[in-house]
Amino acid sequence: MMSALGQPPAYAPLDQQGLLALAAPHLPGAPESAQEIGDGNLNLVFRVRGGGGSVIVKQALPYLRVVGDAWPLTLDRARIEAEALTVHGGLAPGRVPRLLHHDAALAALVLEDLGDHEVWRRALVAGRDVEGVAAQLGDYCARTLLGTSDVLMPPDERKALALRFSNPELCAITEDLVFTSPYIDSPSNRYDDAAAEAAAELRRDRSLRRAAAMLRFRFRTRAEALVHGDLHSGSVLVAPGDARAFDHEFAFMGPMGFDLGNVLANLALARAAHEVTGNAAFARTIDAVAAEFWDAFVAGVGRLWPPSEPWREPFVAGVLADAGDYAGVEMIRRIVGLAHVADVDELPDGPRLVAQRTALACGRHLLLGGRATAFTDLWTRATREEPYA
Ligand code: SR1
Ligand code: MG
Repeated sequence: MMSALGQPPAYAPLDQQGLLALAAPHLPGAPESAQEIGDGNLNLVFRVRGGGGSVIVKQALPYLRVVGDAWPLTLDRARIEAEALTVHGGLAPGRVPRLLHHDAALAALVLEDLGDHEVWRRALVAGRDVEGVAAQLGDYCARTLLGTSDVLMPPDERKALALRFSNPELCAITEDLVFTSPYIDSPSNRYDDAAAEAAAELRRDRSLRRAAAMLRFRFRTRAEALVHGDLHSGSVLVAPGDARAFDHEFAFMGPMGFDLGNVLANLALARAAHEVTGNAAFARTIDAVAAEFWDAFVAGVGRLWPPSEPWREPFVAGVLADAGDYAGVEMIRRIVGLAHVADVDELPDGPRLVAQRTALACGRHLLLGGRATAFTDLWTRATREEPYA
């Protein structure tokens, strides 16, 4: 039975006692302390320690944390996250945190604590290259995207999978914040006063609005694979030689290029931030990281899908072109939409404005410069401010 607000009857935000009880069976000894560590937009995240070990407890709130109860949000996202972690973890072993427990009534997950890892975005902001993680993430994308698509998954299984991953409320957030609001005068948009004219220019650009609207239609209708759905550098934990994708609550059957484009867009934003602060060496490192990511995706596809398959090459070309388009909208929304990125936001005023203009120009170039034909074409447009036809 569900309450009027659509919550299972036992649901309540976890207090200290509830957190310790939930974590206890997964700790090596009696639970001792719980500390909130989350700074995300949606959920509560805690580290619970006990017996010399620790686990992470993540609980969904019945509303969007960053906005408050004015924006109610389904608790079903905890189920989606748990099930997507299981599916992706099965296809790409070791590339996601281990799910120890899912409590459906509390909309809570108990997860392996990767306390020795850091969020990839923080490493990129600090100018630290973490060895091997881009290649692992590219391989993760190949395994999870191909593995949940009609390329590799038997059609009946894939159709059954699609039934479990209808995720309308989280998809609506993306449809709104990524494809719609940045192109209209939406109250959710946020940007610096100094970027206001650039934001207004975007809204006046009919070609750009049309491109974003067409892309939103593709996002809504191309149920190609079980995508992560929010695969930016803040959704990846890294340590040398170990990348783990996390935060799978936006997972749904969507276009493969969305995950790939999000990774590339966020690398391009990190690159722009380093370039404007004179760190050309790390900007070049990010060029190599992006290529490593893409090459590993293509190599993964090659391993999973026999070369005798004549459709493989055009398939990869189509995914690349899609990734370029999705990278374009991601770059734009991270500058003028609701959710920004630390890479750019943490810059001092002057360089920040330059990085913002670069990101907007590159996003436009990706969206309006024709479909990307090769990785170098995509990456050049994502990173070099050049005029487009
Ligand atoms: C209000 S939610 C804003 C953003 O946070 C998530 O990580 C997604 O990127 C979403 O668009
Ligand atoms: Mg997230």
